Amino acid sequence: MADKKRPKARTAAPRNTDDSASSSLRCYNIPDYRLEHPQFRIFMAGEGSNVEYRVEGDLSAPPPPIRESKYLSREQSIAIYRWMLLNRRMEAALENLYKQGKVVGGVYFGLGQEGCSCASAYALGPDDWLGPMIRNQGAMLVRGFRACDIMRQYMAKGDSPTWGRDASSHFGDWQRRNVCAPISMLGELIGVMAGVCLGARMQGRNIVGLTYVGDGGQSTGVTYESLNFAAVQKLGLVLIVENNLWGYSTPADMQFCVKDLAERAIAYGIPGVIVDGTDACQVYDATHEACERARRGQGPTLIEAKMMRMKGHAIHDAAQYVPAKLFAYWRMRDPIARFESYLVKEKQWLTAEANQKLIDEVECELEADREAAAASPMPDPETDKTHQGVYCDPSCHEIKPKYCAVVTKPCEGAVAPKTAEGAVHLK
Ligand SMILES: Cc1ncc(C[n+]2csc(CCOP(=O)(O)OP(=O)(O)O)c2C)c(N)n1
Ligand SMILES: [Mg+2]
Repeated sequence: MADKKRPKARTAAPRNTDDSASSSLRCYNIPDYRLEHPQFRIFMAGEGSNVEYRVEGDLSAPPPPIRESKYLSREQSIAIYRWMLLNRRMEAALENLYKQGKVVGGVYFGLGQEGCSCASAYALGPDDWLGPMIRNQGAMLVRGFRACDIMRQYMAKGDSPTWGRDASSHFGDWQRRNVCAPISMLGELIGVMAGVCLGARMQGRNIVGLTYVGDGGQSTGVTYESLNFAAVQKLGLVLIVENNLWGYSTPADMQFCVKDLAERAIAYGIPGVIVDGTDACQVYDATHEACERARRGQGPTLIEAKMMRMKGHAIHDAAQYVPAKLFAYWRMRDPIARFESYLVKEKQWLTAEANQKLIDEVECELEADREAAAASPMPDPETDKTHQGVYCDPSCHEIKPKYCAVVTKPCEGAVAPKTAEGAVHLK
């Protein structure tokens, strides 16, 4: 009988078909944990003003079941489900706040990606670090930010995490929650997180630096440089490639030629894994294993999470370029509805009443947070005076290593430079 839990090994075969070379053909395994393998392609058709994207393939398949986790307990599974609910409800509230004219700037959504954000962040330990992107607001909730923090930020309130100076999710917390503020979407965080891991390594610790990049962002130069550096240094980077099929209005099929983005891991010399990004259990298991590897000092892992961006790039984008059939297909694969059915019907870990109670509690918490955020004051010149400092000097606050004192040890076999040489050079 086939073992349901065992990942299917898929072989990325080199394209060389010359038989004489077969003895030197190398094979690489990319474990693929998905329980279905969607077969369709998105392409451009039509001419002039009638150009549109069309989808071709089998879109009639029923949604796959949730793969049972090798690690998650009942309590942990319910906790992740709760975070996913909060993530979604918060974004729905943000959309309403935007429509009421209360949000300054745009709003970004992770609709359809909640399982990926929440289950991955849930795999982190207290010493680990998170580098979220704009669609990973669920990960920020898991890491300890409250929904009212995020809502205040979008409304540029005076008591928001950046005191009203930035109006989207560009904020972090390097003191308590170990969260790096997002920079650009296009791979810049990867180098920063590699640096965080390197810093911890210099203090004698192997920690995890979990971050994300999109299917679009994955092709940038900085992604390549940063991941290569992390691989060479065996840093604890865990990179989740969120393949949500779109980079702005460009479909994934028009962005790269590899079949699966996880294959790119081969070129970095690190493990690559494919998961169904709408299945919280698969995301958790793959991230957990990658984190364990990172903590053992074995280096980075690339996890490709396949899913669908269920809204436009941001609130201003109605995503009319997306074929309606594609939305319908992925709506059937909703990460929350499927996880709910898994917990209630399949595992029977939640009764219908307990599930409703949990949903009501999330609703209640969110409503209280929304009210508190809406009632928060806008920044004013008087209070803003306390946040004027952009640069600080040593008298401002003590900067000390987070984990312990920096430990340096000479590389084995390295020849120490002549002291005189160094001194002369430094002069
Ligand atoms: C350096 C830089 N260039 C351009 C942008 C604008 N930009 C933001 S998101 C994005 C596309 C991202 O697509 P993808 O990586 O697939 O992520 P997704 O939005 O699908 O999550 C672009 C071009 C940016 N944020 N930073
Ligand atoms: Mg994308």
